[in-house]
Parts: sequence; C-alpha cells; structure tokens
Amino acid sequence: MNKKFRFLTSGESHGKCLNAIIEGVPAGFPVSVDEINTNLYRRQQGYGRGGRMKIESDKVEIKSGVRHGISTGAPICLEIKNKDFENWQTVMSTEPVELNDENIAKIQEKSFTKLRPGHADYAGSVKYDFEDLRNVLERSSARKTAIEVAVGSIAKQILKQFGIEGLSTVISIGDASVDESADFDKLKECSEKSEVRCWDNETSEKMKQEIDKAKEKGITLGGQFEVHYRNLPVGLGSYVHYDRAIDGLIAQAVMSIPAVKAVEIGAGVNAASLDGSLMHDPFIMNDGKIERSSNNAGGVEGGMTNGETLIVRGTMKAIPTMKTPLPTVDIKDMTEAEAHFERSDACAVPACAVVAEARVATVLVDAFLDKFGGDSFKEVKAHYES
Ligand code: EPS
Repeated sequence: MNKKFRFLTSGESHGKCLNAIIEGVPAGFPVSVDEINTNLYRRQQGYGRGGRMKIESDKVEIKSGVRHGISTGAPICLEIKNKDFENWQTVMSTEPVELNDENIAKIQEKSFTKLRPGHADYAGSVKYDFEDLRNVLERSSARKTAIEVAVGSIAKQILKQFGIEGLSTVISIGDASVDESADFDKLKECSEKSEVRCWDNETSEKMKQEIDKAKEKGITLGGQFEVHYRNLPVGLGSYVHYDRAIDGLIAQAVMSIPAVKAVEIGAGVNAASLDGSLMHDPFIMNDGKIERSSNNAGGVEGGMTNGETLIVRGTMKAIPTMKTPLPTVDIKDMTEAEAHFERSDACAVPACAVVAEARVATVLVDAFLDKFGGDSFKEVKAHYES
C-alpha cells in the first residue's frame, strides 16, 4: 500500500543521537515542539525505570519541514540527542579510533560475548556476523522508541485538529491488575497522574509493590496496557485488501515495539469464549443517530474503524536484562556462562503504553490522510468536512 504518512528512524542506544524523517505531513499544520517534548517526558516516566532515565531528559529538535511552528509540506527531520553519548564517545565513535591501550581498554570494557536470553543477541549475531554483541544491542535497544514517540506526537497533533484524541493506560503489572475500566476522560486523567500509568489508585499501589518485590529478587516484570482513540471517523482502513485492514496495521505497529508479545483489539482473546449473541455489538437508534449498545469490536469491523472508540490492548514481556542472570553461552569460546548484565529497568510497561499510543497514532494518521488527504491543511479539512 502507498503510505501517506511514512517515516524512518536511525540511531543507536549510546550513539550521538536518534533521528527521524517523516514524509507526508501536509502544509499548514501547527507543529508544537513543546507537545512533542511533553510526550517524550511521558515516555520517560514510570515506576521501575532504571539508571539510564536519570541521565537522559529527552528533548527534540526539529531540523526541517516546519517554519514558525507550521508544517511546510516538506519532509520533517527530528533529532533527539543522547546525553549518555558523552560517556561513550570512544566506544560508539562513528569514525575509526586510534587503537592505543586506553581506547582498546574502553572498547573492550563495553564489548560482550555472553548471549542475553530474550534479547536480539543470538539471532542478531548470527544474522549480521557479529562477535561483539554490543553491535546488536545498540540498535535493537528500546532506546529507539524515544524518536518513535516524537513521530507519533506529530501524528497526534494532526489528528487533534479533527477532534481525534488518544490515551494510554496500564492494566496489569506482574500479578497486580485492574478488574474494571472507566470512561475515557477518567481513564485519561487518572492514568496520567499515576506513577505506573494505571487509572485506579489502589491497583497503582499494588503494582508498585510488585515492582519493589521484583527489584529485591533481581528480576523484571511485564504487564498489559491499553490504547484508546475516540472521535475517529467511520471508514479508516478497508476490507478490500489485506494490507489496508486497519486492525492488521495496528497489530503490526504495536507488535513491533520491543518486548511486546501480543496485541488484541476490543474483546481480543476473550472473543474465543463469547458466543455470537454476546460478542457482536447491537445497533441502536439514539436521537436520530446510529449507535451501539456495546463495543466488543473495539471500534473496528471489517478492517475499518466503525466510529466507536478504538481499543487496543498490548502485552509486554518482562525485560530480559536481569540482575539475577539466566544461564547462557559465551560465543567467544562456546562455553556455558551467565548472561551479561549492565543496568536495567525493572519494569517498563508504563513507557511501553506511551510508545504504543504514539505508534497507533501513526497508523491512524496514515489511514486518515489516505481517506481525506490533500497538500494543505485547508484541503484536508475540506475533504474531511465533505
Ligand atoms: C534498554 C536498556 C536500558 C534502558 C533502555 C532500553 O538502557 P541502558 O543500556 O543505557 O541502561 O534504559 O531504554 C532507554 C534508554 C530509553 O530511553 O527508554 C534496552 O536494552 O532495550
């Protein structure tokens, strides 16, 4: 499918910076750096994050494609600097470095050959023929989700012009989970205030206790989150081809976030046990308008948005880097060993939720511009209003 909003990113976890180039933002849309930075801040929060987040305070710089806060229709280039690069200049230099004793020692200190189970290390080293697993770690790291959130924030700013609004909320961490949901406004407001991005205070406390227990044991925790978008027009995506089905595109966007192992829409896996009379959302008339009395479909039917709130649920596995390391193999001499450990987050489910909110926005804005697109804000608005 010909994408209307597309982007590429680059950057390593401890390299100089992260970059993105976005193509397809029509001219005339307001683009706020503050709003991008607010989203970067949201991604950096969450009880259970590790030492790296104390080093970074992510801020974006818009390098092109925006003039006086308004998009020009040209590609938009974004950059986030890695503060930690200061400590990695020799190790991550893009230029060859002089191989004196000091530099060799620095590089060796950060090289590792003990595979970390659950990370990209094994497949990445075989695929790209690396012996130093640092080469795999640097790009496979979830650090790259910072720039993805910046891109998603621009997508959200476009959607906002049409009243489309999103949220992300955490529904479980380890054994602590919320057993009921709330309306959109409450979910949004309360989740933003919680240190674990959970709308319910009592469950937030239980989640924090779960994280504390995991930290004591030197292990890590996964969990589940939801992303909701409301006020979507009917008919984003399509049933006519597999690669235009909006649910398939959303699943790809969320599943490709590091550590995500499952994506559900609406009733999701519970659909297996709901008979047809319970699963499907009846149509009702309300004040002369067609409405639904339930939303098990999660806002998607036949690969298209149906006007109800989009509900996407993601499952994140526990982070593989652990203080208490798992058994592994050292590829230097093919002996059994303990996995490599530096520092790690104990839990990053709240951050993952924010990343998913951003990734879903990029899919929605692409489908939105496919349906209502034009070269300028005025043109898109006219198409939307028609
Ligand atoms: C990550 C490892 C940790 C995390 C990092 C993702 O970084 P470091 O190796 O520097 O300790 O903090 O997450 C981020 C840097 C971020 O911005 O979210 C990994 O291996 O995926």
